[in-house]
Amino acid sequence: MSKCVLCFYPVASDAVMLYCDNPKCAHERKVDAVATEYLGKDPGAGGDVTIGYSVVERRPPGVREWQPTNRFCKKCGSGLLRMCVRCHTPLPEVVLNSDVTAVAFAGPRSSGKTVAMKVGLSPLYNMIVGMGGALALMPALSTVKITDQDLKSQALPATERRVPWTLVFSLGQIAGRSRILAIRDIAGEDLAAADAPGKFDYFEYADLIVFLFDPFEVPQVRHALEDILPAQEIIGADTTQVFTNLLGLIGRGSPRLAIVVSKFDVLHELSTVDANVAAPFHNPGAGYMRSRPDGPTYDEVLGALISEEVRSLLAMLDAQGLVNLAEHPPTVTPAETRFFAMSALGASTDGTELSARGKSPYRVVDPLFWILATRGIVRTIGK
Ligand SMILES: Nc1nc2c(ncn2[C@@H]2O[C@H](COP(=O)(O)OP(=O)(O)OP(=O)(O)O)[C@@H](O)[C@H]2O)c(=O)[nH]1
Ligand SMILES: [Mg+2]
Ligand SMILES: [Zn+2]
Ligand SMILES: [Zn+2]
Repeated sequence: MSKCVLCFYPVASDAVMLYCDNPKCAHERKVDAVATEYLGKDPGAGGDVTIGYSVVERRPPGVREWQPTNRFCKKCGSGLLRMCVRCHTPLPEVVLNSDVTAVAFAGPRSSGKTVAMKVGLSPLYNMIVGMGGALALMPALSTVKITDQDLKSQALPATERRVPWTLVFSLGQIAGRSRILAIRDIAGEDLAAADAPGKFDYFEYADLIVFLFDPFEVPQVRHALEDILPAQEIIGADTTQVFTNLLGLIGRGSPRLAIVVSKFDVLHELSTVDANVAAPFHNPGAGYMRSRPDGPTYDEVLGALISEEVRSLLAMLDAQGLVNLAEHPPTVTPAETRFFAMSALGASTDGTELSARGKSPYRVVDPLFWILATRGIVRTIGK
């Protein structure tokens, strides 16, 4: 299905917005309050997006086959282009003709969203290229540029508030269709308050929401690891509250939910200590203790096993409330909820340099491969 890459609204067949993009068009240009707000700005405060001639057409009731009748600008005669009826982002042909997979990262402040997103790109790239495809950032549609240096640096600034990052990738032609992957990353602070200013309703139409749970915020874990881990800032995030706010933003949507225990390396360290909370990590046969094989596959059986294990793990980490909310949210019907574990950095650091031990990232692409498997982009095995 084609979707807007910014607000994830499906390209509807019953309402179409068309606009003139001729810079010389004599039609009056006005502030486009909708587009301005979507880009995180207050209309009238500078940096406004403007719009010239535009028209919205709706399918007449009872009519099945239907084409918009306005094709040319009333003022200058230029061919009209499509834009999203919901957020007024342009919908170029490449988006209109592609199957768009929409992924939204979520989670409290400092839970590891940005690092996970960045680190996950490299195995994703290898997978797509290994399949004979090409993963290419679509700069005109993305709001950030990723450099190699970004991928290497771990001392990341917190994500900018109000304007969730958007990264849009072309995956090329896969299984007979042109594919696009759109990923958005929000500042944890914007999810901490239910009424944070900004437009975050893209969660409603996301295909997958990746929600990160930071085990380091669990007091028993921190306590058990006090002597062996470098000191990390404690945020004191209320994960359940953040998740509840997220449910409000999902509204009537039904995305898949990946609930991820992030910074799993922190928990791995527990296998070296003798504490109650460490018991599950003394079992080397557990699904989540195995590393994932390379390759364009998603192992359904192992995925389900890890989901069960992480579900029990969360209960042990005093997060049964989150498990219940994720599996049976009061207001939302998720397409499916699955639990994951990942480590983007592969080892604990003090946040200023790469881990000297150089462990590799662990299962950081699992949630992405899960959603891509549902689209036939990644092969499902073990079923
Ligand atoms: N040990 C360990 N630390 C991690 C891992 N991933 C992220 N971190 C650390 O957690 C901190 C926060 O990571 P970010 O990715 O910036 O967190 P965020 O969720 O994007 O935070 P906001 O943008 O503020 O919402 C950084 O200091 C990272 O070094 C991991 O896999 N293991
Ligand atoms: Mg961030
Ligand atoms: Zn849109
Ligand atoms: Zn015009």
